[in-house]
Amino acid sequence: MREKLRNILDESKKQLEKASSLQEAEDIRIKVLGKKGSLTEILRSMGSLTPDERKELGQAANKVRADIEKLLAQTVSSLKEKAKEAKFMAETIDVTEPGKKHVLGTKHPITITIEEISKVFKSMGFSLTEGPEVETVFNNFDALNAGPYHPARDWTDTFYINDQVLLRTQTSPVQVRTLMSQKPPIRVFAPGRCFRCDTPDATHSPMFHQVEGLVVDEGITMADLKGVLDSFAKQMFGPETRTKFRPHHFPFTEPSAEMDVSCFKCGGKGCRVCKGSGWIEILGCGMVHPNVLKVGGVDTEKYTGFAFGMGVERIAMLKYGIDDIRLLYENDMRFIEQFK
Ligand code: 2NM
Repeated sequence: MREKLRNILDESKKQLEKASSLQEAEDIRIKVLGKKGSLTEILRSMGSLTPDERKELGQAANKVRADIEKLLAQTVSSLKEKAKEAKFMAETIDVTEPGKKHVLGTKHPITITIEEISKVFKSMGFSLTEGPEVETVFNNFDALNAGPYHPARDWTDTFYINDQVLLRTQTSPVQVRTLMSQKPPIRVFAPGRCFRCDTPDATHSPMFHQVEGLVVDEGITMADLKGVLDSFAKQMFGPETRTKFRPHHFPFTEPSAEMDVSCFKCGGKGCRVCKGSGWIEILGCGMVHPNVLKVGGVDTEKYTGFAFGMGVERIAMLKYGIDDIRLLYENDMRFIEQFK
């Protein structure tokens, strides 16, 4: 029996030294000290001994038990320490590692073009104004002298929210708001998104951008309109740029015109960009119709005004040689990154 006790102690010591996890240490404890453990069995079998033998062996067995418990406690605490260290090591941050690179964004060509147009009009004393994209039918059509049966009002051409509210089809309702809230002299321009029910193709998009402008003051004439827009063309497309005005029709202006600029690519000789004509259509304009001024409460005996509007996509496409409007909305990085 003494021999057995000695073996149990030696064996336990050997196994605990090899134990590499808390679970293994616990398994060893159960195998030796558990209800069916090897040491427990020995203690149980001592019933057949004489009282003297029992006393002596009992003391020896208790000593072995105490030794094993002490060893177990040491093993458990050293395993716990090791586990903690391993956890710390795994959580270590290498502060010498290079940081993650963030790709620097670029401005969208539409943004660049709006900023360029804005810079020119600001330099001529115009103030930037903005208004809601969801507008009233009144501000978008009625106030702009569009008759009750004007084709642009058709639900196949305009996105209606209900019969009084729509997505603006142009930025002119911003000018209407300006006329109703400000007194002349007025010099504003309004860049922004517009919406029309169009099937997308190379030159159409149901969402697009416009910049419109409005000047109202005493003694404003067509000469002011031509001077301002000719100066805009020269600043936007180069100082050699020439302009010409062709008669046109808009419900909100009378007289109305479209302005062409001499082709900035070929200088007017005729090329692919201007389709051989030497001229490129850039914007619409005219003297603000008295009906529009009256809606804004402007005294039409005292004041006159001119207004203009241009498509931002069209200008961006001409300037950057983009042949399909849809490229502007796909956000393909290979396209977007070209505009830095
Ligand atoms: C255009 C062409 C001509 C225009 C008119 C007005 C307003 F509100 F003052 F009457 N704003 N914008 C206008 C005039 C817009 O776009 C092709």
